[in-house]
Amino acid sequence: MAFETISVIGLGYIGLPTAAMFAAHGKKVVGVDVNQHAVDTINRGEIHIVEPDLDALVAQGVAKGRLKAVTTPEPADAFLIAVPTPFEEDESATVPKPDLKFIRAACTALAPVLKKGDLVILESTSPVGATEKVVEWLSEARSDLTFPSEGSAKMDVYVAHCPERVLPGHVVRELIENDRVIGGITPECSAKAVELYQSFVKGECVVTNARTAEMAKLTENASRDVSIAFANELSIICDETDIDVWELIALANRHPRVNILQPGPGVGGHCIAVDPWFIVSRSPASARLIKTAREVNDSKPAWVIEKVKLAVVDFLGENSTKSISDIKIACYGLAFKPDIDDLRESPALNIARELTALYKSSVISVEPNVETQSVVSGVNLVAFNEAELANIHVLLVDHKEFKSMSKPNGLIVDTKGIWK
Ligand code: SAJ
Repeated sequence: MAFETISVIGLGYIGLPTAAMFAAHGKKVVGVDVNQHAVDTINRGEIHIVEPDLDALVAQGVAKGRLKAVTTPEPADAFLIAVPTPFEEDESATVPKPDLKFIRAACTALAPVLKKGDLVILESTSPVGATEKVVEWLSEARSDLTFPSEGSAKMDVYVAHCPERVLPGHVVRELIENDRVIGGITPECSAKAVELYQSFVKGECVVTNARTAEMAKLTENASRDVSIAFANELSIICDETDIDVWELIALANRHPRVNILQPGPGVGGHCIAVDPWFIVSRSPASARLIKTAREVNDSKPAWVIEKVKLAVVDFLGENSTKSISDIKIACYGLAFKPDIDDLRESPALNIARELTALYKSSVISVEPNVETQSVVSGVNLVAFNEAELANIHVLLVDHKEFKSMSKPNGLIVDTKGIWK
């Protein structure tokens, strides 16, 4: 069966590009989101998120009448669920647990319009077992339909997990080029999902089962987290032993079988600092390395703040007539990684905020990708040239603007090793 109408539930960083991509490849796409503002924006042919090349794709889809957004699901041949999987709100939890409430709400919303032959795909990053939960929730809502179960070939609706794996900033290209991992509840479900994705994916659609597909996505991000934690741990060891960690890593990486990632102020964003906990919360006794890596990366911002405090002590020691109110500390970069404007879960922003709370107006921040102070609270955002006069320079993000400037005068805390 050709999938003529596709419904994408959740029009965020993954759902909207996916919806627009299907529309660009000739499908009729109905995007669904509970956010009326997002729905109205998309229906005007505009976008409510920042992602290169997405604006043109959405504008074109809407103009051609292939893409529309609504707040309540309508009948379709395939439904893709691309909603967030946040942590449960439990302040006392030592290991954060995934909360599937948005996936469940998506199932409840789409169940009434499901019909025989439809395909439901879970794209949200999910803990192992979530796709089976989708089957459970859909069958509770639609006892008139038969849902897939392992080992049975009898089903009215097909269900699969196909995790999103695209890099923010490169989503439009990676959606087409990346391989897809496709885990159906049964092989028939996988085959249907492959057929759907092949309408635009040029990478390989690799088939497995739902649980393995869930774990594959978590494994990719946990692997990166562990590698970054290794680099962050090395950076602390090197600081104690007076070794340049960046030179050390470059030397070690000349070995044909060594590939260490780069240290920094900590790990940010909404994926790598989150997904490993989905493994740890399910297997707390066994996921020891993955948990430790999370802790190592989460503790790096506090270490950076300690380095700045030591720099302040050094400066005051060398300038005995001065007090803290005479010092200027400049923080360079607030985003969670280079050359983007995304401030969410950013260790750089947290460090700048904590330093500002500690040293008040002595701390200034520069972020070339953020134009106005109004979008960021808790820091004193200033123009680039004001930072040059600071006494202590704290490099937090390796934005291109900072890489191309010469090393500033004064004491330096460089978390990315760009000012040599
Ligand atoms: N970072 C370092 N050192 C490095 C590399 C990254 O400290 O050597 C830091 C970054 O500064 C940032 C954080 O790690 O704070 C995460 O950045 P990232 O570029 O590694 O990843 P994300 O979060 O933008 O996107 C990841 C990607 N996953 C992998 O590369 C395995 C992407 O493909 C996923 O689709 C995305 O997570 C997701 O949605 O899960």
